[in-house]
Amino acid sequence: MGIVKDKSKICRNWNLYVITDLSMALPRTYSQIIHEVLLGGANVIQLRDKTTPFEKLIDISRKFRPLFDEFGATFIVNDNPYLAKEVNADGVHLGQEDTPVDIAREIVGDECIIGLSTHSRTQVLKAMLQDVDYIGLGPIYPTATKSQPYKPLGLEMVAWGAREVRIPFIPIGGITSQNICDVIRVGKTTPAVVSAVMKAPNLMEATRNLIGIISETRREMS
Ligand code: 3NM
Repeated sequence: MGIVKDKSKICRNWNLYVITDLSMALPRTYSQIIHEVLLGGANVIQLRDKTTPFEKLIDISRKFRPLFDEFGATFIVNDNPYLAKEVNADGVHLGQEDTPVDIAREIVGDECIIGLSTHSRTQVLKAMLQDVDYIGLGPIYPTATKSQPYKPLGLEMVAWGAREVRIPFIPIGGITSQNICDVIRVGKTTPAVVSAVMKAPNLMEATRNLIGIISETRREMS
C-alpha cells in the first residue's frame, strides 16, 4: 500500500513528461538529449525508441540510469517490461497493443510504475480497472509524430479526464508551447510532449520554457 501511494505521488509530481525521439533530435546523441532535458528541469523522461535493438537499448538505459537518480527524475522505458526490469527503470509505458498490463506487472513487480496509452473513454475506463499507475490520453491535437488510427480527442476529452480519471492522466499529442496552457487549464495535470522538445533548436531551453508556461498557468489558476 505504501509503495502504491508513493508511485501515485511520483506521477502526480511530474512537471513535464518528455518523450525521446532520436531521429528528431539528430545529430544529438542520447547523452546530449537526456542531459539537455534533465538540465531543462523535466523530472520524467520516457525512452521511446522503436528501432534500436534490445541489447543496445539495455546498454543505453544502463548508462543513463544513474543520471536520473542524480537529478531525482523518473526514468520510463517504452513498450517492453523486460527492458524495464533488466535496467531497473522506474517505469514502463505500454500501448494498447503491447504486453497486457497484468503480464507486464508480473514481469516488472509492484514497485515499478506502469503507464498505459488510452485513446477513448472506453479504454480509459478499462484502464482504471487495471493495475496501472497512470494513463496517457491522446492524441489531444493532430500530431505527425505517431501514426495511429485515432482521431484527435480535443480539449473536451481533457476536461472529461479531469473529472472522471482517478489516477494521474497525461494528455499527449500535438501539445506545443502555443497550446500547453489550454491543456493545463482544462486538465489540471501534466502533459507529455515529443516534438515540442525533440525538434527544438535547444532542447534545454525548450524544456525550461514549457515548464515555465506550465508553472505560470498553474499559478494563475490557483
Ligand atoms: N502517443 P508530439 S501521440 C507517443 O495518442 C505518442 O497516445 C500518442 O508527439 C497517443 O508531442 C504520441 O510530437 C506522439 O505530438 C506525440
